[in-house]
Amino acid sequence: MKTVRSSKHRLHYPTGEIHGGQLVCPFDCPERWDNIIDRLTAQGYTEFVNPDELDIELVKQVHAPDLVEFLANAWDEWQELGMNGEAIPTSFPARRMRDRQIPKHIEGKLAYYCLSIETAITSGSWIAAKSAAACAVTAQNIVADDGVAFSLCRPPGHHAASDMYGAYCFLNNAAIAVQAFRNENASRVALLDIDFHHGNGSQDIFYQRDDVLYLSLHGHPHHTFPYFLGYADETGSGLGEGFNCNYPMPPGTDFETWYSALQHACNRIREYSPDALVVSHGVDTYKDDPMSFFVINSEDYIRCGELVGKLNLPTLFVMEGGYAIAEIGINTVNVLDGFISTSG
Ligand code: SP5
Ligand code: ZN
Repeated sequence: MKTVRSSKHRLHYPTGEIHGGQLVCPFDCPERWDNIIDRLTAQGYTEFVNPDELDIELVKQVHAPDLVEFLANAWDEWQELGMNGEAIPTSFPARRMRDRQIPKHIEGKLAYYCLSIETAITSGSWIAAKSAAACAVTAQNIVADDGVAFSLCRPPGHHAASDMYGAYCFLNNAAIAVQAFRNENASRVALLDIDFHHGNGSQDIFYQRDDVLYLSLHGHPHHTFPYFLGYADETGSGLGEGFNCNYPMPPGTDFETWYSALQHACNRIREYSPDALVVSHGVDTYKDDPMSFFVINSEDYIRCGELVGKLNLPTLFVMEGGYAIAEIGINTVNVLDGFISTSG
């Protein structure tokens, strides 16, 4: 199994994020990536591949061109105002305000395009974001030949919607890979999101489409980010009705309950009979993860991978979250190990 990764992820490392009312080091840090690389290497997954150049037209099939332009220019616009720190919004278009009006001032543009404030834009953020999307697309290409690939994306992607970024995500790497599958010869693609958080961006991008089945297992929005999306009654709209499937779960959810939801999701995928599967692979579900309120142990991730492998589909794993730094490598690679043991 090949891993596509880019060292350009290091160019995105903001100095801080607001957490608990304090400025702390960001949870999404380069060490996450390093630990996954180390564990892959230790487990014999040593085929590392550099990404090809990113096709920005493909990105624009998923994201609004004005978001892409904003992300490309935000740092320069911020710098031109003589700001000393990183680019972070301080206000948002709230209820009954003109939330489709795009301001001209960079602070207003940050407020318009950003969905949560922990995602600072720095000088290297755009290069890093493009490198992560490029990894996903290159890995998508590899799946055609190998049947499986792992895209070690950083920054992650599933919170990025067509016209919004945030929650550490700039471009929706998994959604871009799904679109790449569709552009080739896949008529239907399933996107299974096992990150602790609901993938609001992925859901939003595919909500009205029946060619992509989105399924997400996550902390209930009553109790965790993104708070305003991810309920079970969000089932898709228009052509997409019935092709969005949320499994919100409460604090204290253990592996058996989580696994039952995964079995249900896998059965839905079988019924849908897709030509390819993309997994938004986050391990912030782990019991000791600072974001998690699930009780999932490291060995449980092997069983998760085994079940996904039994679907016997061309499968692309795309890295999302996971903030228990010491265990992120083991947990991430356990899913891949389980998958390899039952697929094909
Ligand atoms: C990709 C991904 O996993 N993004 C998650 C971004 C979550 N941002 C909200 C951070 C709120 C942190 N609160 C932690 C509570 C710990 N009990
Ligand atoms: Zn997450």
